[in-house]
Amino acid sequence: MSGTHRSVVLEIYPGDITGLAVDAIVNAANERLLGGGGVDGAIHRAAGPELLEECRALNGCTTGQAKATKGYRLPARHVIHTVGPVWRGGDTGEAELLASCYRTSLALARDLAVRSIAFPAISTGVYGYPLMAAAEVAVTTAREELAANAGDLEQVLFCVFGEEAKAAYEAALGE
Ligand code: AR6
Repeated sequence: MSGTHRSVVLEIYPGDITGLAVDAIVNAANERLLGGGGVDGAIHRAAGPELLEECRALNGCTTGQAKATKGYRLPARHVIHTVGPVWRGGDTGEAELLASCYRTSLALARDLAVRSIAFPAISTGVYGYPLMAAAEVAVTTAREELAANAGDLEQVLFCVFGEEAKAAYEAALGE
């Protein structure tokens, strides 16, 4: 790579992240990395039991960090598992931890030479992070990180479930 600036496309994708044929999808996991509900459950169901097997060997993941596995039966080649913060009102470092999820996931994507990646709205389901604030963190952090070092990335999709999430990301992207 020449190091010259290439612009990365940031887009909203409404629908199920498990069907996306991108190089990597991000999972909103928990610290045990052994599956769960929400998008985590959907990803494990679609990927098949080999995903859980590989996850067991990872020994969990700290909040704000990320670890990668293969995608198995998913159309995506890689799954990047990150652990978002539980929303506790906003004064316990939630924004910084959520930003760290996006930064560490994008850094892993760079290491894996990923060209396209899709993120769910991390922490905005069971973990209770308000959608507008979470979308703002997602978009701002992704833009900063990609401006600093995009690697091979060409496309970042924000996968949204439902109208409220779609509106929040449209606002954050300035659409
Ligand atoms: N595709 C895209 N987005 C989805 C999908 C899907 N198939 N399913 C749900 N969402 P959540 P969290 C959206 O609860 O808040 C799990 O049990 C959903 O509408 O999946 O980070 C883990 O194991 C919401 O906007 O993740 C953890 O224990 C977003 O994905 C815990 O939940 C995130 O909702 C993590 O909680």
